[in-house]
This record gives sequence, structure tokens and C-alpha cells, in this order.
Amino acid sequence: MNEQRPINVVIAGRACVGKTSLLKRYREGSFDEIYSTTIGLCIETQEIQNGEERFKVNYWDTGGDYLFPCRLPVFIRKCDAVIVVNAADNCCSLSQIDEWKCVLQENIKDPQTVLVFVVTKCDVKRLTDSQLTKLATIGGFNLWFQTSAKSGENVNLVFEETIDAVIANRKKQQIDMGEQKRRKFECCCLL
Ligand SMILES: Nc1nc2c(ncn2[C@@H]2O[C@H](COP(=O)(O)OP(=O)(O)OP(=O)(O)O)[C@@H](O)[C@H]2O)c(=O)[nH]1
Ligand SMILES: [Mg+2]
Repeated sequence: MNEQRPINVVIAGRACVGKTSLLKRYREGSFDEIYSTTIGLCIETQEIQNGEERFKVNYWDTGGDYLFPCRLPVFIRKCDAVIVVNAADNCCSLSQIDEWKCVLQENIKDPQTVLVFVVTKCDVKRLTDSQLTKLATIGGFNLWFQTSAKSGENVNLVFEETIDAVIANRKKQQIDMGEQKRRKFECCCLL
């Protein structure tokens, strides 16, 4: 069994949008109505199996007030995926999406980084599919979901599809590198 390089997933968004609740619902299957702000940063780790390969996944649950709208800290530049969380009841305007787009463009230089747009609290207010798709497309996201940490709707899907996309990117990168090496070798043989 192959142990792979850890996968780093940053969960970002303004304070109180539901980042910690989203992760808690996924990892523990529970939901808490009482708001307890995340001070700075919390890291959770998960071991996952994908075929013959084993991955350690680190989830970086950021505290909204600590990070945003300041420049995101350096670890975000090295992550494999960023899950941007917005709450359906108060922060899905076009100007906020533009703001996120700038923050991500400024901080994430690796085009392989999977950008995920999550609108949560959909038990309180729900966007239409076309509203969600429009916002996510304008923001330049690769994946988008509407979720509720309270009901659990789509929560597992967010994390499963994000991890699948990261692993698929890595596999594609390995194939591309293998192909480049093979071409170099063929060129050397011809000389
Ligand atoms: N109705 C509803 N409430 C939610 C949902 N997700 C989170 N909440 C509530 O929203 C509040 C904030 O949730 P948190 O998950 O702590 O928010 P956060 O983004 O981690 O906040 P910070 O750590 O301060 O950045 C809490 O009172 C949660 O119970 C949801 O899907 N539906
Ligand atoms: Mg939190």
C-alpha cells in the first residue's frame, strides 16, 4: 500500500458563515446551534483510502475574523484545495464573489488548486441552481454546492468530491510527468 503526500484543504470564509459546522457535520455527523468562534485556526486530520493508495488529509478550519479580508496566510498558497464558505442568508452578493475572486487570484498561483464554492445554511434560505452556478462561474470556482450543516444536505458530497478532484489532478500530473520523461528519454536515444 502506498502512502502519498498529505492533502491540504483550507476552509475559508467570513466569520459565522458555518465553516466549523460544515466540517463537524462531515467528521462527526453532528450539528451545534451554539456559535463558538474559531480562534485563529484548527487543523483536523483524516486518513483515507483510494484504491491502493492511502492519503492523510489535513483540513485547515480558519476563523473568519482572523483571516478575512486581510491577505490569507502563506499556507493557503501551498494547499491542494480551498473551500470558500458563504452563508445563503447574508453573503452571496456579486460584489462579495468578486472580492473572493481577487483574494484567490492574488494568493493561489498553482492552477491545480481545486477551488470550491459552498453556500451553506440552505435550510434557512435557498439559492436557485442558476443563481448558484452563476456566482460560482463568475468566481472562477471548479466545484460548487449548496449545503446545510443543520440537515446534513450535500455535506459529504462537498468533501468527497473535493478530495476526488485533488487526487485526479495528482494522477494527471504524474501521467504528464511520466510522458515528459519518456519523451526526453526518446530524444536522448535518437541523439
Ligand atoms: N440554520 C443553520 N445554521 C448554521 C448552519 N451552519 C452553521 N450554522 C450556525 O451558524 C453559526 C456559526 O457557525 P460556525 O460553524 O461556528 O461558523 P464559522 O464560519 O466557523 O465561524 P468562525 O469560526 O467565527 O469564522 C452557529 O450558530 C451555527 O449553529 C446551517 O447549515 N444551518
Ligand atoms: Mg469556526
